[in-house]
Amino acid sequence: MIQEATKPQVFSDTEGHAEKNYLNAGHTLASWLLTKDHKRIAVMYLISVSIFFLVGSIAAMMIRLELTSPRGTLMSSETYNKTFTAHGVVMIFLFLIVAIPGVFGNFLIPLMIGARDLAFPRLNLASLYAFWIGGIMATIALLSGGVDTGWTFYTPMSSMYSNGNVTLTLVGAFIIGFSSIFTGVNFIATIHKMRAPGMTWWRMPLYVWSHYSTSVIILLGTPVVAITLLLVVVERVLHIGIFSPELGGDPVLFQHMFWFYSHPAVYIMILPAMGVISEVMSCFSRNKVFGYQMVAMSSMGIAALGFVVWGHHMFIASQSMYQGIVFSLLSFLVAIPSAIKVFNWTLTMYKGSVWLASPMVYALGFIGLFTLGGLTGLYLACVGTDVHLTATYFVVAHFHYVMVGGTLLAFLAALHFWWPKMFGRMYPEAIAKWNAVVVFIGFNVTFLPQFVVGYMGMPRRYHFYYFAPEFQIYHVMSTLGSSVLAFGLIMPAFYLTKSLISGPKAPANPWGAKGLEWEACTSPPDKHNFHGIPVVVGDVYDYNAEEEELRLKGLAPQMVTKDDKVKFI
Ligand code: HEM
Ligand SMILES: [Cu+2]
Repeated sequence: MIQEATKPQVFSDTEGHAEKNYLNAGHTLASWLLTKDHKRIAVMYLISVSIFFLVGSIAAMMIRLELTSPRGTLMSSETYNKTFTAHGVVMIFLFLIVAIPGVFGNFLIPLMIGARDLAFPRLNLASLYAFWIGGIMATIALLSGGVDTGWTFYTPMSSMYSNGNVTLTLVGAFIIGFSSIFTGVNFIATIHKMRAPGMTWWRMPLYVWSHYSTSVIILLGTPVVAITLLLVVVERVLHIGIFSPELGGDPVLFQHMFWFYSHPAVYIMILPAMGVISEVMSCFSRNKVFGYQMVAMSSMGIAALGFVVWGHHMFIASQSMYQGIVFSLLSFLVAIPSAIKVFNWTLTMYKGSVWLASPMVYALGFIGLFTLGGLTGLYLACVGTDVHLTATYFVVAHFHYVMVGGTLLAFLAALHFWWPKMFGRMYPEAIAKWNAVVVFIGFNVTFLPQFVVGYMGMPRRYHFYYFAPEFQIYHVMSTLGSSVLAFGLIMPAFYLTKSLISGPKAPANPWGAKGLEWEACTSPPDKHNFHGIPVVVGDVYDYNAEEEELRLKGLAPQMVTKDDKVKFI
């Protein structure tokens, strides 16, 4: 991608490192809290989701510790229920759904399409505040007295029997729903209206495409779940019968309405992650993304199909056999666009020149783990096998492979890839790369045994298994693995924070990547993103072999160290 208007001005002196940038464009607290700059909002999202991730992880470690003994000796059943609910609610609503869109969507979409900001900067700030308000409400509810329904809030447990904190959590989730919707509307309007001259739809980076499809899901799905959760509140507070049989309601109706959103929501969590992987794969393979249009359209295909498969969560919930068969077949279809992506990323590496930098190591981990997560989904989508596997640890392993192996690894890939751009500093690359390996190993030791123990019959949401002490070895392995994983997840907090203080200054394009955010912006970007309006004249991902030759000979961009400045071609 080449742009005419900006290049000469931007790269005038310091190879694109900017001393004056969006980070130091104002120093007061108000200049952050009232900012309309998409980049500052992204940084505030980064801090927020990191804190929520820490809270969710502490709950996870408590769950893992409890499960090392078959008798569940550390906490009562009720406390255990509250612990896994806290873990689920925080991880799903306060981390996974928000993390990549809130941080990287906000930061990158305007930069990638050559815009000055998002279409509605104030709405963007409102979205952050809605997230904060909802998040704080939910956290208070989960910590003070807790909620024991699980993140799925199944009725009539949630509407009749569980304690009063359910209401506060649901209202919190409702408000977070608005945050999601604001972001979705903003991204769609921005992508339609704010693309720079020459940035046609087929020249948009796949990361932007992935957010486009995600935003469509958000707009169609989130209102449904928001109303559903509100109806539970109405039933609890006003005793109007909607979902509870005691009041004349239908509890299965809740499951339909909940999963109508929550299955598509898994694509809200994974599509932006897939977008990240497309960018990282192509940059570190020095190759075009294989089948660019197919990858873009498979995102749209996933978004559409995602809405017609929710019944696979309800094979054992009094669904008719015919309904089960239809939902099963439709669920199998989702595997097709997912597989297209995996094939195309793999082919992107073929005949490319693969550079195993830390973002790429995370991305490779993503491909392996997401594939396992997706394939095990097929076992669950098959009615016959699901009857045996549903509500066991097999399901727990399946969704952790897609959500941790997939979304979290992509989040880490994105964090390492765009960190120099966001903060203008380099981190210790060797440590980061080996840390990615530690995360990969820790993850597998944690979750692979769960497939086995789930297949053997370990139910999810139980804190004891004295009826089957042979499960213990798998649980102990899992807990051991989770400590390795925890180490691997804490490390980046240290070395990335340290890089802010003492890391070498990053040039505009330390990876030699393509795209407006690298080629037309300083690191960190200027408050106004671009000096002038970028004009896009070439296709996206125009990596070429010639340039790669130079890199191999040491003449093209390398990692910078303190005294060795990066060289540009
Ligand atoms: C290849 C595509 C996929 C298929 C065919 C698939 C299939 C399934 C099925 C059938 C279930 C229900 C299992 C049961 O309750 O017995 C399930 C559960 C789940 N899946 Fe997937 N899945 C896929 C991808 C994903 C992705 C991409 C994510 C998240 C990013 C995800 C997250 C989840 C979650 C969170 C649950 C558990 C929900 C709960 O708490 O009950 N899945 N999946
Ligand atoms: Cu589903």
